[in-house]
Amino acid sequence: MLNIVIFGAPGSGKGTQSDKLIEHYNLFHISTGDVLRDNIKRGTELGKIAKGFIDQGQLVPDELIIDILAQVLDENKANASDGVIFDGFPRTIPQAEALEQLLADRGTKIDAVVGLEVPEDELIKRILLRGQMSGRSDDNEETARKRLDTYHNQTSPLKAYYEQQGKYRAINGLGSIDDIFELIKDSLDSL
Ligand code: B4P
Repeated sequence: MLNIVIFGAPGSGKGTQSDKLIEHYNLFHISTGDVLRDNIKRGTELGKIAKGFIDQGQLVPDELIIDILAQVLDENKANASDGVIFDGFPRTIPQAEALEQLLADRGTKIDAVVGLEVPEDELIKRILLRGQMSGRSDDNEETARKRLDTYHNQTSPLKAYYEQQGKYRAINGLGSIDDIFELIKDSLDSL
């Protein structure tokens, strides 16, 4: 089993590198951002609540997102894989604590946290570039800057949290997608 958290600011390449990691290590992908966007698209009650937060560049409340994660884990789709990649979760210390408990209840744990480190001007550039094509309501400059503030205030403390556990692996997220993937693989293969 290989359970990985892919961690980083908005636009750091979490989704992009997750796609490659899933294939290479036969992992089951859980992206809380994708789950929320799917709910928004389908007009569910959860989607209606989530949209208000996402459009403001804020995080969806912990209780909601932890429930969603528990549901996705219990759908058992992960059973056919060799582990799970958590993309965009956890984003707060309470989410990290809940994840630890959820995994412990299932007899497993997080093995490594891959932290994609990218300078802020590059993050904004990537988000705006994607916004030209994605139609994502949060890929505009005003919301992107709010998302970065939210990241600094609520999510970045997780780096120290996982460093203390000896699980954090810093990866330079600037460069070509393939070169970054090689760095991640080198780091995980030494596990
Ligand atoms: P997410 O979908 O997780 O969005 P994100 O953090 O902004 O990451 P994103 O997917 O945009 O970035 P990536 O790094 O892949 O969350 C959206 C919202 O949902 C959040 O703001 C929040 O409101 C809510 N939410 C989600 N999870 C939550 C949780 N756990 N708790 C509470 N709320 C939650 O972007 C990469 C971009 O850069 C792509 O366009 C890609 O093409 C490009 N790129 C990638 N690698 C590159 C490279 N090496 N060079 C150049 N460009 C590159």
